[in-house]
Amino acid sequence: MIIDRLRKYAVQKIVSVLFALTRPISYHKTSLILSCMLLKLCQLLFRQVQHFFRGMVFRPTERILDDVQSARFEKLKMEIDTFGVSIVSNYFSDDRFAELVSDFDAVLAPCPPRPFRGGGTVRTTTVYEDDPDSSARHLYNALARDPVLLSLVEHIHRRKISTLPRISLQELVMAADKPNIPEPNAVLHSDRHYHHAKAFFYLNDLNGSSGAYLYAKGSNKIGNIWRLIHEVDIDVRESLAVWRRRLGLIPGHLSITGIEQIRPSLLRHLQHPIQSMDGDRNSFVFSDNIGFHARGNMVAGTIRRQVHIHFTYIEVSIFGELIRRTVLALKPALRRVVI
Ligand SMILES: O=C(O)CCC(=O)C(=O)O
Ligand SMILES: [Fe+2]
Repeated sequence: MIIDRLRKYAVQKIVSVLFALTRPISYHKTSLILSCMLLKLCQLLFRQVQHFFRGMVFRPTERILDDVQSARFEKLKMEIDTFGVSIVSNYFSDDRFAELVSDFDAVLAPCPPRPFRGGGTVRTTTVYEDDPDSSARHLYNALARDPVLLSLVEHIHRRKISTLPRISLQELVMAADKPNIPEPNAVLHSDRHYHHAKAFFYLNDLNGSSGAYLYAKGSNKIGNIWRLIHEVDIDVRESLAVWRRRLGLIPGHLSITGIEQIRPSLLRHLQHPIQSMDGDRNSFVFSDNIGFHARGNMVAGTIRRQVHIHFTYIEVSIFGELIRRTVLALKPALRRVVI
């Protein structure tokens, strides 16, 4: 009996460790001892050195870009390196964009609206490269295989993309009578302590009151003292928050809906201009999410229609990649779990 339980426990542990390896390493380790030993600074240093060396050996995949695309790519590279974010309006031709809108509507049509944490409702679904539905595949091919996007992602990560991303479609509706309750993604945050790309394609016109992406320009540069203080500070607070929860204590005053906020005094010292990436429909926002960002405020009655493309998964370790590929080869149906 005890042996059985032990065996079951061991199997569960092994599976969860293997599974964790297929995920990109998380931001906070949430171990108070390691946080106080400044583990975060070591991790940051390691990642910066890794990024530097990757930059030395990285050879981008050769993609055929026309003149417009080449000019776009050069401008995007420059802006991403300098500010961490960039937006291109009128990304596709009007006809192509109209097709993408009808694909988006067709793919979301069967998805029921669900309550959204920040108030209102959300309809959302995820599409992979081999989706059986033709609208989904058409939308996927236009966005996730876009050569400028993929080249830029390789530039941000300083490595080649070996697996194509998933894309998520999202329609957020802030009901007219719903209060705008704080929600984690609407709080300024960084996703990871290493450079990684995300892209947001706008299907409707978005601004600072209808949920346009918000980014603290220049916060992709992390080698300054205030940012390093912030990294240690937030790491310790995240670890403390775990203990607070365990002990049934109230969250710290800088905690909003379960995530730790950037200390306002440090944000002031950092002096990053916080910009709402306002854009008309058919705009593509590219972001290095090591920088501080958030979903912009959505006032009652506004709608946000976007496609999100995530590339964090590129940063799994070599073991993780091996496990992921083995799982996918043996059981393709498990892809939703391992990408
Ligand atoms: O929904 C948004 O605009 C931002 C979400 C976010 O924080 C993220 O995708 O990392
Ligand atoms: Fe985020």
